[in-house]
Amino acid sequence: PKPEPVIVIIGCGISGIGAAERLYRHGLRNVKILEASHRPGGRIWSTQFGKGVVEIGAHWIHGPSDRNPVFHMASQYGLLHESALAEENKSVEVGGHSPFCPVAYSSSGKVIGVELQEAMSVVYSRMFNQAREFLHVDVPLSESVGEYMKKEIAHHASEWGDDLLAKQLKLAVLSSLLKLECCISGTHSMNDVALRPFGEYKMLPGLDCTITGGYQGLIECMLTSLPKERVLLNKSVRTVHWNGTFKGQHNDERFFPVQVECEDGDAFNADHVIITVPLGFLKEKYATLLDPPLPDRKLQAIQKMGFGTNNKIFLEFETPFWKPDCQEIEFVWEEESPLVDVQPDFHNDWFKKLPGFMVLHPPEQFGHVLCGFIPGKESEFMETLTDAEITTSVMEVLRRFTGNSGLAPPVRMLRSKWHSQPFTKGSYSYVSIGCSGDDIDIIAKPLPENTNVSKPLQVLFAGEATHRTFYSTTHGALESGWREAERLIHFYTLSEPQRSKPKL
Ligand code: 6YU
Repeated sequence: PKPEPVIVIIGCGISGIGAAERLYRHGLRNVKILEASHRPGGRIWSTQFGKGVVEIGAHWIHGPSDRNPVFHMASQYGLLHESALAEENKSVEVGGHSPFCPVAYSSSGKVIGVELQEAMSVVYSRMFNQAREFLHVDVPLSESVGEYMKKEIAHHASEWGDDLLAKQLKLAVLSSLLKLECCISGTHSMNDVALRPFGEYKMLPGLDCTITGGYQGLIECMLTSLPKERVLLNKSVRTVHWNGTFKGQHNDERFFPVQVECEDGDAFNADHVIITVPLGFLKEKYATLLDPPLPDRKLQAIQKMGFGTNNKIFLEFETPFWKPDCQEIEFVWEEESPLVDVQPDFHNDWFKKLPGFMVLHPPEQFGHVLCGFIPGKESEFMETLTDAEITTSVMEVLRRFTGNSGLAPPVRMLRSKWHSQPFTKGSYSYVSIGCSGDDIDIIAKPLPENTNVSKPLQVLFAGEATHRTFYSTTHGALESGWREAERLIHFYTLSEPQRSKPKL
């Protein structure tokens, strides 16, 4: 009988595990996952913080409804709170933004009225929805979401009357909302995000929910369907040699088209390799990761596509200084305006990029914990600072904005460092100016690109950045892993049934 095809998966994030699990279940059982770090999960990473478990990476299931495979899986494994499973929850349309009205403070320590906030939130949502309507409009790919929004804001502002102070405050509120958008899109500035493809990212219905006990629980459940020895941790891949003839060893003396060389000197021969490493890693290591190198078109797409940083800062307080029903605290820097470009001073002003904090609920589960998101280059600069430096700056902001100079420091702080993570180099992907969804498809295309060869599908690509409509999410990552697994399953069952007959 023909030997089973050998498949190596690089990366043990949700896309890699999803691919392995599906291949294994469909009878392609000679599968191995090589993971560079000491833990599975990749950008899904939950950890103990104070009283509870917090998420260093992925936070919510975005759009938890029937079409979302992560939601489906998490509910099957019993990982969701019953409120997340309620039909009303599944049908809420939030349009990608938090449904809560935050308590917004200005830099002079005043609370901003709910009316003003709501009015600006309406203006903002309208602009955001309009920015998603350009998919089939002939605008240059160089045009950005940021520039478009700036024009719209200028237009609105021209109708706001003569009260300059009131006008400035409205612009400052919008500036804060744009920072939040940078967190969501994982970018330094919305000027880096392409306008035309912005509407191609699909938002699913459902009120975003979290996974009780941590997102990592999902990874652990998924891994139970694979034998333990199929996952090798601390196995960093250096180079994937493809289009070769590598002789097998021991009882398998076939010739393989691919050899995966690891940093520790180990080598694994394979018929197929699925690369699931983050786009940030690909951007940095493309020159050594593939031999022969990537075709030009693919390389250009990898270089052009966006991969930004979004970090989190967790603060635990002995006693809360916010009201029990407060969901979010927002910072509005009064002098800021989206209509004025300022040269950022990362060193002195990095914390100005922090749009605010959300309160982790319920306190019985988490303690009194705030979680802030900070995007962009300021976030990358923050990674170079010590915990103490960050706490000092953030507490200065909190004291100034709440007008409470006596706020006690937190008992604990924790922050992520996604840009410095050597196997991630950032947080998640976005479609940057000059790019379109076609670039995502180009990155996702298997090698060799010519399918009319004796050894097709040698190198396949999965991972969040390869999903045209769900990029930057866990469900996009999972579906991309399934997509590449299906490609191989299809190949072995339909194209060449005589080649091997895995049990389906
Ligand atoms: C989501 C959310 N969320 C916050 C933050 C982050 C992310 N995401 P992996 O990286 O997991 O796995 C690859 C593995 O490869 C990894 O383990 C490496 O160690 C390994 N590797 C690398 N090099 C290797 C080598 N050489 N050898 C061997 N192994 C190697 N997603 O659904 N909900 O709330 C968030 C968030 C701070 C960092 C997120 C969220 C993104 C997901 O975490 C991410 O997509 C997947 O986990 C990736 O899985 P993977 O398998 O592909 O890679 C309109 C419009 C706008 C569009 N955007 C809006 C969407 C909003 C996205 N929101 C995200 C927000 C948060 C807060």
